[in-house]
Amino acid sequence: MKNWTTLYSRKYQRCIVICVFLFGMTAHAQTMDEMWESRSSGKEHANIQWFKDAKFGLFIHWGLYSHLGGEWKGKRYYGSGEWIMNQAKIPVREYEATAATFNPSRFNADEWAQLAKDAGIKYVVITAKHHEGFAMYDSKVSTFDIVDATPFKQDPMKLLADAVRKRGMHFGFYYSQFQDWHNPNGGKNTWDFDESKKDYQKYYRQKAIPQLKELMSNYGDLSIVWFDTPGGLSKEQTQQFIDSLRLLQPKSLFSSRVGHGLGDYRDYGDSEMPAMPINGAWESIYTHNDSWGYMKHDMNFKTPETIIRLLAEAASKGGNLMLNVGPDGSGRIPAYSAQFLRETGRWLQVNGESIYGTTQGLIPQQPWGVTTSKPGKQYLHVWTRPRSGKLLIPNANMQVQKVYALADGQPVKWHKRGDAIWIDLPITLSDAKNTVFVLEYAGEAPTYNKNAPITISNQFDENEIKAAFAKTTGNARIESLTYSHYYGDWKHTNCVVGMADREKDIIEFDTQLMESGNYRITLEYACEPESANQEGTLSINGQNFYFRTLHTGSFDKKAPLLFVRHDVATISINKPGRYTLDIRPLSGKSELFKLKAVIIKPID
Ligand code: FHN
Repeated sequence: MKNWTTLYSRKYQRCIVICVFLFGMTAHAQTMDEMWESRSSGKEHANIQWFKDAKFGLFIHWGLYSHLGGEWKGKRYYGSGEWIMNQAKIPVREYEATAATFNPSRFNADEWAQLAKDAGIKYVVITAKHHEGFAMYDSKVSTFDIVDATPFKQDPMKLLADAVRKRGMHFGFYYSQFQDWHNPNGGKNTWDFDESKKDYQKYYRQKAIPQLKELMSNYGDLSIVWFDTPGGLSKEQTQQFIDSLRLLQPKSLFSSRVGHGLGDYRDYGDSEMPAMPINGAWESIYTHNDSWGYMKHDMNFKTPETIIRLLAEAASKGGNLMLNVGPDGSGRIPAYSAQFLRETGRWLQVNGESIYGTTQGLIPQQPWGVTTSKPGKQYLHVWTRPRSGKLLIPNANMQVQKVYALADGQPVKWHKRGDAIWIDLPITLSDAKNTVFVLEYAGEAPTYNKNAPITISNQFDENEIKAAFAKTTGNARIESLTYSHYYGDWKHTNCVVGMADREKDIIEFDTQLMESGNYRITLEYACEPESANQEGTLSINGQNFYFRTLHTGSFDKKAPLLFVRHDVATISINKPGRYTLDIRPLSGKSELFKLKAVIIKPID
């Protein structure tokens, strides 16, 4: 079947008529597949550099769900607030009726944009239409929108786009291109509509594409179009979908959640941070509390320290952090979000040079923190001061010229011993959240050694060895586990899984112990009922330690993945050096556990 779609360039000077067969057609432009696969070999989107340099974005989830705030008919729901219609199985007619009292009179585009600016944000992405199907802009495709269906009667998207751009930040829209619980042919409303009778192609033709056309024609240059939860299209159809939309906004970056491995940059899962540095353009996205949409009773807001360290960690691995806020039904951004974003901005005013425009750090994460890079510089993001005040940079094959505090330029003493650099830190760190020191070096930049041993030192209260650094054999493997505590509040953690066979499924951690002494070993893991009470061994320096796994709960969509920190041994090591710590199952019945980390704490 041929489906002609007429797309107008937003200047209305050119009518671009393209033939969009949603049933497979060979695209003429370079396909997104080639762009996506080749992105790390330099053939990235022509506009990608601003994104790579930006490092810090603001995600805004604001919709009709914000008006409900996680409550329905007197009941509080937990999880992600924007999913309340789905979680409470609210019939479309009842949900529609809530729009009559949705009047965000406190909304002030300039206030929101100024907050983003003050926070050091470089790009803002807001939900134009989430899964609920409600358009937060003046849509001519559907009257289920903020202008036609509410007493507010204004288009907040236009106001916000102008306010954000006026302050020199990039602006983009989030659009849920497949899930639409209001539309009989949209994805995932199984309580009002029979999923088996849905015509997704019809949904794309009649709602998703026309609305995306409106958004991409009427709101100026969109720096990003952030697609989400793809479905209903084959890879080839998705390619056509992208190619046709790109004609309207050729400079816009499409997120990878357009689907099928396509998109101009990679979005990780919700609250997911890659374990290692990643090439190419990518973004980690986190909620500020535990919900994307506003939840009256979700007060679990991440502190400025957590935000700043998340940002530094993403940058240290070569990527961006987009942090989310969920404004309420009156148009206000939660007070803690505003307060903590401003505090983050104050930190960036002093230390932004160590974040914006940087590339991945050249030193793997250390017990004291992470590093980011600029030519001839390593920025040392020191989160935890070693007790002695002497900061170790291992395997530092650099011709160090000078080291100084970024905040005030105060030089600090350093000396080289072997291929390590030792830095004498001031008695107190100027900013407990993250104090940045700059190490300037001459000559070649050292290569990142992903096989460098993991530093263990008694200078820190604890040394965390993350599962992702395990060398695995047999069926043991590292997986990013997806789980939620309540409903839709997705989280991700890298774990070693699949260890059952005592001979084959072994994991090893290559460590560099800096000081002899007594240490306590703790295993952090999740353990399902069938794995509980199984024996495992932990060996280091020829000493074997036995443990038996504790039951932490079943891991499935209905029950959260819960972890335990299980103290399993006290060990004594009489000389510093390189040690392999290995863990293996003994019982061999089923998977030993899902190991998240090994924590080593000095006792002396
Ligand atoms: O289902 C959505 C969810 O509501 C939220 O918008 C997140 C943001 O990344 N995306 C989907 C879940 O991954």
